[in-house]
Amino acid sequence: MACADIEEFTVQSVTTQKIDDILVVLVDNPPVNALSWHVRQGLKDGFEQALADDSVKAIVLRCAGSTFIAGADITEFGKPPQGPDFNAVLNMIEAAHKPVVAAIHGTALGGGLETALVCHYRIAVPSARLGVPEVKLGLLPGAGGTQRLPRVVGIEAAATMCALGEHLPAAKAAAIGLVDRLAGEDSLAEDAIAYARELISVGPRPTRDRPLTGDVGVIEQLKAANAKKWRGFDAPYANLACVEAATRLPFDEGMKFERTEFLKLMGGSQSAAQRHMFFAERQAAKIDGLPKDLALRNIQKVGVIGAGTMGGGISMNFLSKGIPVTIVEMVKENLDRGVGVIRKNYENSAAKGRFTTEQVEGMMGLLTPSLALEDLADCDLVIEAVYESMDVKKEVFGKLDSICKPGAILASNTSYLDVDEIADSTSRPQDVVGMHFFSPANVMKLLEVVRGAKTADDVLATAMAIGKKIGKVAVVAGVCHGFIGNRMLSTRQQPAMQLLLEGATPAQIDKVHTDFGMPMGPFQMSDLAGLDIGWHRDPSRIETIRDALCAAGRFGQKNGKGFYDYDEKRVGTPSAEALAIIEEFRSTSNLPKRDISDQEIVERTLYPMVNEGYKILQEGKAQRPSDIDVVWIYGYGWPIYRGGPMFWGDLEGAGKIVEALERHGVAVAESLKAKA
Ligand code: 3H9
Repeated sequence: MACADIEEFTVQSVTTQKIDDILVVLVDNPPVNALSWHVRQGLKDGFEQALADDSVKAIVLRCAGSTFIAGADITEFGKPPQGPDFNAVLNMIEAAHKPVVAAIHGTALGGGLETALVCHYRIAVPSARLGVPEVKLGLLPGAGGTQRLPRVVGIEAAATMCALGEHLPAAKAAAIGLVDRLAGEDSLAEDAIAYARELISVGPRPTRDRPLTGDVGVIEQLKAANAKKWRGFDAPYANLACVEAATRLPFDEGMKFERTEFLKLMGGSQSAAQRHMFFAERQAAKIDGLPKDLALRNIQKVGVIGAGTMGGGISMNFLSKGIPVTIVEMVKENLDRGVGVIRKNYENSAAKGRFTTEQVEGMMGLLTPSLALEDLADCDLVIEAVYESMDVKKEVFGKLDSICKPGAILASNTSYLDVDEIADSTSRPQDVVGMHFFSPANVMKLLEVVRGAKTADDVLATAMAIGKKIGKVAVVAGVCHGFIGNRMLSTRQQPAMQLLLEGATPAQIDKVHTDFGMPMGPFQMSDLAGLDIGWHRDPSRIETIRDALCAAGRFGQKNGKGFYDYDEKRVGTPSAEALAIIEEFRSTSNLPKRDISDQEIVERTLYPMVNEGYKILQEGKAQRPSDIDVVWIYGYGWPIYRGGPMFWGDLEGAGKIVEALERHGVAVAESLKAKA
């Protein structure tokens, strides 16, 4: 980069303004004031100017736009370093011989909070949020965050903040000493200058010199409390190791320890995967070929058809965001039960402190139970969540066509069926779209928005936008059997079943998947869903292992026995009876029983998913590989530290995957072959 370019950037991204004896250093690097190399350069220049000018008695660091510095520039990671070293800039600010005040609005995150931590004092507006979310990117605050934070907020709060990565509201930050003063919501600039002026007589307060307080025992407590959540992750443990180091090493030694741990994480595949997902999630919201400013349809009132588990969960998403819902069932008893479950779910959350009783009543007050589809006439969006049968869906959509107002969006929650066929049962296929929620629908973050051949652009964009509004990560999928997620799932389930016939056990196959980081394996998932789903209900007709298990009354978790036996807490253990049933069925298949390696299980159950992902892309049923990763991470619990099946497939290597798939007789996607 030529010198002139550097100057141009620094002029744009960091400016200074002298107000009497205070120098304000202003960062302006939209959208989030990330610490790109030119911002670091601008900070260096700005502080050098402030330190050299004797008429400047104190310094305020503030940001333009909607936020304080939201962190290092993640797009620079993995690229050759450019501009001044971040730690050197921070050390210079901390060593300033005049007081430095960070004036915080929006978010001060990661490297942004680390910058605020080298400032001697912090003032924030009440709406600001502060945190070190690096752990969510598979990293740790590697610019002194793990060493300075404990010196400001104590070991307990610092360990918790680093390991969990949560953002603290300003008031909470003030309560633990992270924020020294709260500013007026609209007067940060003036309040910060006034505060800096007060501090001239107090002088600087370098964080590195502050004494460390608190109990290091919190570190083991955090590990114990989060053992399940952190299974497989490196970063939470590295964060805690650094905070622990801060408690026993002098500051500079602690910094070295932090650096080593940071570089280990930065060079590893987990952080690469988690950073990939940060951008993948944001990318998923973008619809190729549609203008960003496309006018959306106005969604004020939502209708949901079906008050079962799915319909109830879907309704809760909207109620929780203050959007009124009319929920329709055919039978009063089912309607009452469904509404009762919604209330119970909210009351359970209230008991855990997530809502107040008034909020629960407020949300329930937005719910209108009904037994008549006609009551959906004034809804702007109707989501059908009835029995998964094309005939039933067509009948429902036919009725909706005659009931709903013009312009209403008619959505199906189908998980497999042809949305185009459903749309053609109406006179307005342009208003029909798939909105496939994942169970439990009020919890799971994924929403597949299925674009039919005739779905209007504004209908698709509105469905994506409403998904975001209710807190989902929405992904566009094309019409095909099972869309993105379930289509890939079937390529895992089918060979898993075949492996049983060849001699593997459900526990062995599931363990390969849970060791990989999945929340459950193929058979645990089948037991959860219910083995009798789609069963022909004729115990004398035994064509598959599932038929054999169902014929023996083993329906899965719901009746305490499936591939596994379950106790009253639904904890599963390998079942001798199920194994005997599988063995009996297996013996009729004439396949020789053999030892199956864990590697073969990976090759036959995980590689086909990658392959199917390539086929989905080839057919244009997903917009981009990272969308597929989003589907698997937010819909099925694929471990985020492996970055989704497509990212993981790249790490494994296309050549290795193609070779294994061909060896196992699987038809390989042309685009995957081309990559090998
Ligand atoms: C770090 O600091 C390491 C240090 O310890 C240093 C060690 C040496 N960089 O989310 P949004 C983009 S690690 C680059 O939609 P919101 C984002 O991709 C960092 N780009 O907005 C998007 O681009 P596009 C620690 C970034 O209002 C646009 O900005 N910090 C960064 O919903 C808008 O983002 C974090 O982990 C970045 N750091 O939420 C904070 N951040 O429009 C990460 C955002 O092209 N950021 N972009 O899609 C966030 O959590 C949210 O972006 C934030 C705003 C809450 C700030």
